[in-house]
Amino acid sequence: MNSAQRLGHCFSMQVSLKIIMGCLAIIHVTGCRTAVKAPERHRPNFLILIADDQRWDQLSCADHPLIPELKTPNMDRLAEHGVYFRNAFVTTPICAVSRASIMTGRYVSTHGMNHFRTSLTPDVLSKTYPAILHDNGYRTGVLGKWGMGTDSTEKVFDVFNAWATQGQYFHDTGHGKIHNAEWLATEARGFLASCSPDKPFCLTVCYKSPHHPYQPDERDKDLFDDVQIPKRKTDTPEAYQAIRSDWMEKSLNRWCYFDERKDEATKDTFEKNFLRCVKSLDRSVGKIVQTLEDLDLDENTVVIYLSDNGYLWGEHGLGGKWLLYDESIRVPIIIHAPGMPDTRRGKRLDNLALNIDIAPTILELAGIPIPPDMDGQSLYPHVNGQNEPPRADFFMEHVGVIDVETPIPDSRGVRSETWKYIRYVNMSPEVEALYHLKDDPDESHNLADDVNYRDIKRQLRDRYETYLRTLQTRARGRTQFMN
Ligand SMILES: [Ca+2]
Repeated sequence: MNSAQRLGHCFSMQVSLKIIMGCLAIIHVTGCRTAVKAPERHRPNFLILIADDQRWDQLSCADHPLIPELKTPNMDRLAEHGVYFRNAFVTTPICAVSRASIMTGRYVSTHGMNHFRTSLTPDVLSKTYPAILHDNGYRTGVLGKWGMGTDSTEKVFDVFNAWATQGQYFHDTGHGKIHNAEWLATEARGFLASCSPDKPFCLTVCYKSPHHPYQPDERDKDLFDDVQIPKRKTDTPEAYQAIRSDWMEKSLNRWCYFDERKDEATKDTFEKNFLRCVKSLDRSVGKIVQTLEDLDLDENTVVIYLSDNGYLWGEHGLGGKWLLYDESIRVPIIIHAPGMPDTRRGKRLDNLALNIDIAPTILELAGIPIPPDMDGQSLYPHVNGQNEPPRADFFMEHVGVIDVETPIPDSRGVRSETWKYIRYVNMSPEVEALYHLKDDPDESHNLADDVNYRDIKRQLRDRYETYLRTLQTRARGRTQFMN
């Protein structure tokens, strides 16, 4: 466990400094956490399913589904047989960068890839979970929207049927066009059917759905026709004005907001096609899981389902992702591990779970030591019901994409279960936001200038600086820190 993680275990915004110091003292004594031993059995296979832009509330097993009419029985079934992390987040809410964090177990500051225009370096790629599994005798494959460059991928993947660009929703098979979600299910079956029983595998499937341009499968194009989707609670001029930033007015988030809401018909089509793509995605998930059962692979295959980021559906007068509001960073994470106790199946867990936790979780389940340069923590103790202390907070960041006509405000922040602190770092002067998430889950009341919360803000600022320094130190000499 690295220093940021150690501090993360102990920090709580509501405890006194004395308790914090006591906690740090305990950490000093106990040192690094010993890796939990994976269950004694054959090495498990892995199937990782990554949605593109699916929010945490766009599946029907969510605590508060976005609309009740959206049914995702296949995602729900995974949650029913595995565990569902209801407080799951990405550390950088943008497609390829978050996927790089999923693959590497690192914050963007330390994996060094902050945009589609950059790639994972061969060195960083060689330390991703597929590379490490490959080095340990796994057959590895990746399908779909990869987005992290193609240099040296042949050294990591036995099957690389993926691309570095956004890709298309429809694939020409020579016998007509099929939807990307369906194509991925077919390609996944091909990979799984060609695996040998003597060699474990790891297959990562990267969906296009439900990302822009929101083109659903023909079978789903009439879904929700009669549904009235209500406007989001914080989609109001007052909520937008509360941000108090001229900078936001020219942002890509504001541009997306208006582009997706030119008129009622545009808004209706955008929202319904988005959800129709989720339905296409759910069908594909069901088909791939069914393939595991058909091939008798389900008994020894870990299935992990997650999304790479969320999406603002007009909340705060904004669209798109990139910002650090919960609508943008909160995602579903479901883990189904064959070796987990039956008493854990169907559990809904409250601990903070992150995209950077996926790689260490996979390695722990495979019985492979977790490299010290991974920033995330294995979620397996939570899956398995072991008494693992939950993480107290995490760092969030999206910086470095401002040299465009509609820039994305650079922001970093810290989120705990109770508090969120955001700093917009390329505004002059820098703008701060502070939200009490327990009292204000919609992030409507910025308390940054409220004198009653001065101490809390100071603690969060300190925490922010600690994370920043730690990540800068860890990045030094390895990758270029994202200023
Ligand atoms: Ca995405």
